Formats: sequence, C-alpha cells, structure tokens
Amino acid sequence: MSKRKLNRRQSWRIQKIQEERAERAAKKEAQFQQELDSGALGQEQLGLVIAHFGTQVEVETLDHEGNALPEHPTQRCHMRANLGSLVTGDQVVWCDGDSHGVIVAVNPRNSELSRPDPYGDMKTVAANIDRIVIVIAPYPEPHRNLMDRYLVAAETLNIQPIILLNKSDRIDDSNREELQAMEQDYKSLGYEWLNVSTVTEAGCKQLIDYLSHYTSVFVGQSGVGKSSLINMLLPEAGLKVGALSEVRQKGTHTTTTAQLFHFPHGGHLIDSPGIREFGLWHMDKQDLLEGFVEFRPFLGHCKFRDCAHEREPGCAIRAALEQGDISHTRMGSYQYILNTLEEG
Ligand SMILES: Nc1nc2c(ncn2[C@@H]2O[C@H](COP(=O)(O)OP(=O)(O)OP(=O)(O)O)[C@@H](O)[C@H]2O)c(=O)[nH]1
Ligand SMILES: [Mg+2]
Ligand SMILES: [Zn+2]
Repeated sequence: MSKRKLNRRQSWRIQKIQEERAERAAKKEAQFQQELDSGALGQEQLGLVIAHFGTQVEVETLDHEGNALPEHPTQRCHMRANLGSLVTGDQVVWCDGDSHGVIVAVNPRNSELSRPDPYGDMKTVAANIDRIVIVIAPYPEPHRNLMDRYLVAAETLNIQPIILLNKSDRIDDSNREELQAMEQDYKSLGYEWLNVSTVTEAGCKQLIDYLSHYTSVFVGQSGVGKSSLINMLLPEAGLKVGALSEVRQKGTHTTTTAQLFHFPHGGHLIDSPGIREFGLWHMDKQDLLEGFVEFRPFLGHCKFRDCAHEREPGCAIRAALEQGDISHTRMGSYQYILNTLEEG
C-alpha cells in the first residue's frame, strides 16, 4: 500500500511550509546558542519530558538518581535542532531560563513505542516505558486485529502487555459471550487480562497492583476510556474525557498529546491519543511472525527456508494451524497485518 498521494499544488505548499519552518528553526537555534554562550541560562540539569506540544516540551526536574522533584515547577523547553524529535518519557539534560528552558541533550532510550500517523509515517509516542496497557471496551467494539498489532509491538519491544477490558459495567447479554471468548483466547496465549470499570471501580485495585513501580503507557482506540482510567487512578490528573458519538458509538479523539503522570504507588502513567486508523503499520515481516508468540515454536521448521506459510508443502505453521496449535483467528490476523505492511 502506498502513502497518500499529493497533487502538485499540495506538494508545493508543503515544500514552502517546510522551508519556512527550517528558517525559523535556524533562527531559534542561533538564539539558543547565544543564550547558552552568554550564560543567560542556568546550569545543566537532568529532566523528564512529561508532555509534548508542537515544537516545545514540558520538562520536570530530576535529581541525580533520576527521581522527580515535585517541589520544582515544570518548565516549557525548546529543543536544540540536532536532537531529533523528543517524546514523553524521554530523559534529557536541560538549562533553565527566565521564560523558557533549552534542552541540550537527550539520554539514550531503553524503549520507544511507535504508531502510524494518518499519513502512514511511524511516529514515536512515548519512550522508556516498561508496560503497555492495551485498553479495549464493549463500546467502541474491540478489533482483534488492532489488539494483535499492539501485542506484536509489545513482543517486538520485549515489553509486557496487559489487555484491559474497560467499561465492564457495559457487559450484557448482547456482548458477554464474544468478550468472554476473547478473554479465553488471549489468556490461553499467556496474556494478562483485566476487567475494569471506571464507573463502578471494579478491578481498580488489581490495576494498581499491576502498574505500581512501572512506567506504563495506555493505548487503544479512541473512546475506550484511557483518560478516564488515569483519572480514576489519579483524580488530580483531571484529564479531559469525551463522550462517544451517538450513532456509531465511536470515540471522538479527545486526547491529542501523550502526557505523563506520577503514580503515588511508584512509577508513571502515560495517557496517549486514541489511534485514528490502522491501515498501515511499518514492521519487519520476521518481527511480525515472531510477534505472534504461539508461532515461535514452529518458526524455522518449514521445509523451505523462504516459506511464505501459504500453500507450500511441509509448512510447519500450516501444520500447527491444522493441529489447532495456532487458531484461525490469529492466523487471519497475521495475514491481515501482513497485507498492510509496506512492500520493500
Ligand atoms: N460506562 C462506562 N463508560 C466509561 C467508562 N470509562 C470511560 N467511560 C466513558 O467513555 C467515554 C470515553 O472516555 P475517554 O476517557 O475520553 O476515552 P479515551 O480512550 O481517553 O479516548 P481518546 O482520548 O479519544 O483516545 C467517556 O464518555 C467516558 O465517560 C466505564 O468504565 N464505563
Ligand atoms: Mg483520552
Ligand atoms: Zn511455512
């Protein structure tokens, strides 16, 4: 599948915007250099990016061991041009100033979660995370395919995922069977599954136990209740939540930027914007295969080394499918995702 095509006028406009942006960035860069050279900014200190707003990030002061210093106010910071794009969760070195700070360096990330933007480009959402909370709900209806994508992403990053079924208060006779079947399927693959409701607070305690001392990012479709869950766990977060659209029972993209909050039980929670579409997801084919945990024992056992696991004789994956060791649903999901990978 190719990226969205632009007409000549659009390409020209984009080029012009990019040129203007580059010019502004160069001017800013010269200004920061001058501020740093003249000593107008304070000493270098360690910081944590807690939110990202366009060309600026919100930074919190950390002590030498990387612990937050809540008594210090957060500061909006500009970034030096050579740093690439910074995201929520990044640890940085920054210098404080009167009206703004400047980020001068970024520490290497130990993990980063990416997702496609509406143009099919992968964008990093959050860095230095060690738990991925895949949030689903009876409404908007869950897509196994999207859950599998997030599970593959978690497996590739070697980060432990949990599937959180929120809005358990909305389970009724019309959806119970399907949701229970889903729970069974994912649990039998070894994944953790938790039913929670921000209305009744069912499952709240188990969720706290699961998240304590980790840095967790909440991901999933718009409207499943990611921000509501963070508000339940941390009432002072005061995140905006948005009702589902009346007719289609879909989310309305309320959260627009990833934001990090400290968990009083130790660790951090990161809210993220619901995903808009999931047609494209850049991924290596081998990573995709290995991201389906139950495929792993069979990989490398096909008769042909370049087996595509379609109709080849001696295909170990197909044999496992026939044996019932791999489910048709997951195989279908794998093939669906495979078809959306960019060629080449
Ligand atoms: N019945 C019920 N409704 C809930 C629950 N949790 C959240 N909601 C509602 O679901 C809607 C969406 O909640 P949000 O927290 O904004 O969802 P989100 O996942 O953050 O959505 P985006 O920011 O758009 O990605 C709101 O109307 C919430 O009140 C729950 O446990 N039960
Ligand atoms: Mg939200
Ligand atoms: Zn095969």
